[in-house]
Order: sequence, then structure tokens, then C-alpha cells
Amino acid sequence: MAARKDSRRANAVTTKDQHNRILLIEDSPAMTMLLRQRMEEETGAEVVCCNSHAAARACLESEQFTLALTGLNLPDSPRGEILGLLGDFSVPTIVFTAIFDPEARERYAQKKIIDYIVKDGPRTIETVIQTVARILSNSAFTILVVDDARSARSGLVEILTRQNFRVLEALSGKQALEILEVEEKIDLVVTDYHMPDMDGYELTRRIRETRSSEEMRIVGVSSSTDRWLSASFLKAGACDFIYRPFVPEELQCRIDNNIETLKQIQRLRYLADRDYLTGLANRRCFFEKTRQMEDARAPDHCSSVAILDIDHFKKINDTYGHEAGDRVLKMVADTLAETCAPAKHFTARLGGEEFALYLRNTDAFQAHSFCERIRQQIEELVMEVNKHEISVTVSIGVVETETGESFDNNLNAADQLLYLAKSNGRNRVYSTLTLPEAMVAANASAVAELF
Ligand code: GH3
Ligand code: MG
Repeated sequence: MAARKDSRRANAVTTKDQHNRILLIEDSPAMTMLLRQRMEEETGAEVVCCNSHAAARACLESEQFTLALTGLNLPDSPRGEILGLLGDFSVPTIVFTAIFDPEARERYAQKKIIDYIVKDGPRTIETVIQTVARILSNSAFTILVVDDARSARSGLVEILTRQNFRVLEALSGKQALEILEVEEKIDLVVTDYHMPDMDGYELTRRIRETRSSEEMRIVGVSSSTDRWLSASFLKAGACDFIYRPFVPEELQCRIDNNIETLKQIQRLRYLADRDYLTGLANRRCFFEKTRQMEDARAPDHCSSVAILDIDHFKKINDTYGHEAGDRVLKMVADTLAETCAPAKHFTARLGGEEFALYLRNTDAFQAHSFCERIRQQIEELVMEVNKHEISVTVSIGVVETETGESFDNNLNAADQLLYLAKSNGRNRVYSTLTLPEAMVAANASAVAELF
């Protein structure tokens, strides 16, 4: 276990999401237990259970819920009256029904429920859990609805809001582009075709000039009878197209598929950028992101870059085993992530026991003292392995980035300072501020060649 020498310990991290509360209305105790356990485990939401219409009313009167999952036949409401009660309290509802129920589908079509699931086999529980998880995760996605016709627009907004998405509205293509300029995070645009100032086709083309389908999905909608329209939209860069009139279920399925694609892309990108062992950014991601940050840096803003290497790390592996070495790497990585987070500095594992830091808005003096703080924090860490206490030290080379110099050269200069820190005894920070000291300690002419 890792702890500081002064015995302060990190607070336990709780994964339970306190914001999402699900009302589960089901009269079978076995089903209630199973669903509750699975939903809590897989969504992190708090699940409140009740087995009747009366009990549900009592819960709704005293608490707020993100969504409800309900059966239709309860002992005190045999014909789906529970949906009226949930409607009165405006709780988005998923129906879990024993038989395919045309009435449930009709209510769905009237947008009174979010989704319905028919209990038709062993995969039903999985479907319920996936549906609940999907609805909860929808709140992280923003959809922009673009339509000049008020009733068509509000119909779309209502369906999407019920699905727990964050929804924005634009009354024209021009307004949509204005919103996209200022709103950083729009994941999907649903756009009508016929609009007075700019049609949906042109809007799609304009959006695609700056945003790829990996970043943003576009779904076209039209009541046109022109069958070529969908092909034109798709060629302009839309990901999907729906002819009106459509049933809400079809729109929902198409939106869900597009959001699912975005989630998969985000997940793949996350994994591609991550160092598997420590969870920090990996080498490729560090170079990609820092180059972007350097390109975007205003000339009057400074930045610094540091390279950090664990001292005598091989000895840890040799003495305590490779697994202990891995835990030390994680401990160092956690300290770097924690210390860098408040100032939004960027840290990565370059490979082995070598880490890099990109320090935003930080000059040479600030960078030196920041790295010195990190050095001390790591020196104070203690990890217990088989009743042995392991401590490590690190050496750091840090430079303020020189404008006009390539980022690789700046990083190379930090690396040379790290090399000097190692050869002058380790467990120290070397920067241009300590250069004279380094030059005295090392061979001065060899050092001079490095800069
Ligand atoms: P110095 O103070 O000069 O940096 O010496 P050092 O022992 O830290 O450096 P050296 O390059 O000699 O050894 C680094 C070791 O790190 C060798 C390698 O087996 C080990 N290593 C590299 N990646 C991992 C890893 O993911 N996990 C573990 N446990 N060890 C690793
Ligand atoms: Mg080392």
C-alpha cells in the first residue's frame, strides 16, 4: 500500500454516482433483487425499489428520480395505471412488459415513455441493463436540432430530451453555425432539409469543413418526396437520413446507433492515447498533444517541458520483483497526475521509468520550483511490499520552451539536463537556473556542447 511518510492517506474514491436515482417498480421479489443488483453494479446509480402503485406514489411524493423502470401489471394497478402516475410526476419511464403490448407501443409513439422492453428470453435482463445504462449515459451527449418549423423542431426536441440528451435548438442553418462556433461540445446535429436561409445539405457541407464524422454525427430529416435527397445528404457528410413521417422509435434507434459509434470512437481513442500500466497519456499522445498546445500558444505566454526518470529503478525490480516495480511506477504516475491536475499541466509516461511534463503558462523559475516540489513529494512516498518499505527518488531535467525552437529540441535540452542530474548524484532537479552548478560538477566543456 502507498502512503506518505507523514501517514496521510488518499481518500477512498467512491464510484457510486450520487446524482442518478432509479425508481424500480416490480412486484416479483426475485426480479427486483436481480435488477437492483445489476443496475447498481453496472450503472453506479442508486436504485429505490417498490412493489405497488401505492408504494411508488409514496416514493414519488418524497424523492426525485432520474428515471423509472416499471412493469405494467401491479397488484393495485393491473392495467398499466402506473404509467399515468409516473407521467403526473414527469419521470422518464422505461416499461418492462411480460407480453408485447400494443398499448405500450402506442404510448411510446405518443412519447409518453422512453422505451419498452418485452420479457421474451434469457437476454431480457441484459437488454434492460443496457437500456438503463444508455439512457443515463445520454446526459453526457449534446444534440443540436436545426429546423425552422416550430412544431417539427419541438417534436424532435421532446423525443430527444426524453431520452435524457442535452438538447439545443437552432431556427436556421446560420444560427446553427453560430451555435457551433461557441458551443464546444456538440456531438450530433439533427437537421431539416428545407430551411429559408441555408438548406440542410449546405449546412452539412459547411459543418464538415471543420468537423469530421469522428467528432460529430449529422442526421438529416425531411418530409420531401425527393428520393435522391438522402443520397445527397449522405454524400455531403451526413451519417444518416430519415424521411418524415417517422415513428419516434425509428428516430431513437438511428440516434442511438450514431451515439454508440461516437462512444466506440471515443473509447478507441482513449485506449490509443493511454499507457496501460499507469493510466497516464502515452508517448505518442504526449508528442501529439504538446505539439498542438505549442502551436496554439500565444507568443506572450511561456511554457516549460520536463523529463523525469526514477533513480536506480532496476534495483527495485531486482530486489523486490517486477510486480513491485510496476506498483512503484503507478505510485509515481499517480503523484504526477495529482500534482499536475490543478494547473492543467500535462503529464505522460514516455516509456520504462521515464515520464514527461508539459507545464502550461510556466516560466523557467516556476517550472524549476514545480519540479522541485514533485521531486520532494516522490521522495516522501513509501510503499509497503511484503513488510518492506520501498522509497524512490527521481531526477528531473526541465527547460522553458524556446519560441522558434522545435519542440523536439526543447525536449532534448530537458533530456540533457536530466542526464547531468543523473551523473551529478541523482535525486535532483536541473534546469537552466542550475546550469552553472551542473557545469562545475560535470565536465564543463562537454556540457557547453549540449546547449
Ligand atoms: P538510473 O538511475 O540511471 O535511471 O538507473 P535505472 O536502474 O533507473 O535505469 P535502467 O535503465 O538501468 O533500468 C530501468 C529498468 O526499468 C530496466 C527495465 O527492466 C525496467 N522497466 C522498464 N519498464 C518497466 C515496467 O513497465 N515495469 C517494471 N517493473 N520495470 C520496467
Ligand atoms: Mg532510471
